[in-house]
Amino acid sequence: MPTNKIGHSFSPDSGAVVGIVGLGYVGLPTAIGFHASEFEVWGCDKSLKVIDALKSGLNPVGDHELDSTIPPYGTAGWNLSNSVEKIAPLCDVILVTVPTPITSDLKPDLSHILDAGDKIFSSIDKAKHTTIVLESTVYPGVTNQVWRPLIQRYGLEEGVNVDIAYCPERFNPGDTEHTVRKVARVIGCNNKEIGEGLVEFYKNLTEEDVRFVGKIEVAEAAKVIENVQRDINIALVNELARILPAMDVDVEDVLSAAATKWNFHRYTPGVGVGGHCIPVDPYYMIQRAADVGVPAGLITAARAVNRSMPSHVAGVVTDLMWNAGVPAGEAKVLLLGWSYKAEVGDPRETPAEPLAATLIGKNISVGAWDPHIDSAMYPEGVIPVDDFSEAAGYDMVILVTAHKACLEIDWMGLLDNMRTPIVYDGRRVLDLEVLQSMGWKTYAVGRPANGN
Ligand code: SAJ
Repeated sequence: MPTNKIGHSFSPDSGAVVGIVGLGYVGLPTAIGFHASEFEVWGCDKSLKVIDALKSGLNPVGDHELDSTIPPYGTAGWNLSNSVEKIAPLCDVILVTVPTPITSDLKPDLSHILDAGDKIFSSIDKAKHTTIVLESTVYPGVTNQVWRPLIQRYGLEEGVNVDIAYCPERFNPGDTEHTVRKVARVIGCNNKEIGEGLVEFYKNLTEEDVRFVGKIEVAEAAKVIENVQRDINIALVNELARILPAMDVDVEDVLSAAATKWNFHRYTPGVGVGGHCIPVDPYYMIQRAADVGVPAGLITAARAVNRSMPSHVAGVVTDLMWNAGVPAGEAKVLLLGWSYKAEVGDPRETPAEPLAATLIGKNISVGAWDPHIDSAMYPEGVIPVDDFSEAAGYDMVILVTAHKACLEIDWMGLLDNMRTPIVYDGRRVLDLEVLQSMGWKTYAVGRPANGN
């Protein structure tokens, strides 16, 4: 069994103590998973609200799959703190699962990684030869670029009294199939022996494949291009959703026909691409490509296509309402769903936001109903609809998020309350023929307007 310099074999029975810095969507299930594998765990989050919730046995993140898995506070091996400096010297391995968002000018925001690193490297116990693993999504080079100066500043020496590694999180909110315990992992490390020790370590967490892939940059690049590829694939179907209707062809008919080919990868056009992964990670790659002076034209173009979808849809639905005789300045639109993805309550980068802003900018009143989103999370100008039965007088309903609850509303009841019975399927998941038979005028992204 590979071990680190002080013989800790990264296994529970070696007494290895595991710290997790950042207890969000990724860090919390990771901490719970390693605790369930009988490691001594220190969970750390700078938010006292998060720590207090966990000490009360409550789930502070929106993924309700975790609700029943949080160990009662006081359980052996389950420790919590909001101080990195307190837990770092106690740990043999520290996993960093902090946010890596983008700034308002679409640049990578590495401040959380820097802050966590500074607190860790300034307080670890040099005698423990701690291994620090970054899990947050970054572009190739960040782990070394951001953390190596800190290692020097605090008189540490990589490979002598500290090691760093990268193991990208592959966490998928709302996905009960690919949880942290059932997802393949890759590990990059500048020290092969430690990298292989971490393979054994992460095998305590997940039952899927875990492999050492070489230097840190390999693992960093693997993760970010996984999401870049997804963004580009979605951009292709979104671009086709604008081209094909102009030829009087429904994009979904074409994609379904193409998907009969053995290696065609099926994606679905929509009102836009949200979340904290797919619309964010490509900007990391774009930044890194610019740093090394190589153009990332395709990645940049795909982002532009996906970012343009909300305003494209806003223009289409506005024309539909004017053509239906809805008086300008009086139009009312109801958004079904606000979250970026079905079955999760997460508004980060949701296309609903630019869609609503564009409609409001056209003097259209916008209401929103999403059972997974707290009304306080809506931006200024959007009217929360809490009780769906009171949704009345609207000229259009736009399906923005394919929550099961949105698909299963009382469509007949809503139809009776509409001023103009128009529905626009922004996710291509509704049965438009059934709705049309009820009396709805039906439209959808990527479908010719004369589809009625
Ligand atoms: N979307 C489309 N069309 C598609 C697929 C997605 O418009 O065909 C939109 C969604 O509506 C959403 C956005 O793209 O607004 C992102 O959707 P997603 O299904 O990619 O979900 P995410 O953002 O939660 O992505 C995560 C990622 N997981 C990790 O980074 C660990 C991603 O790598 C996964 O592939 C993805 O989940 C998944 O497979 O569901």
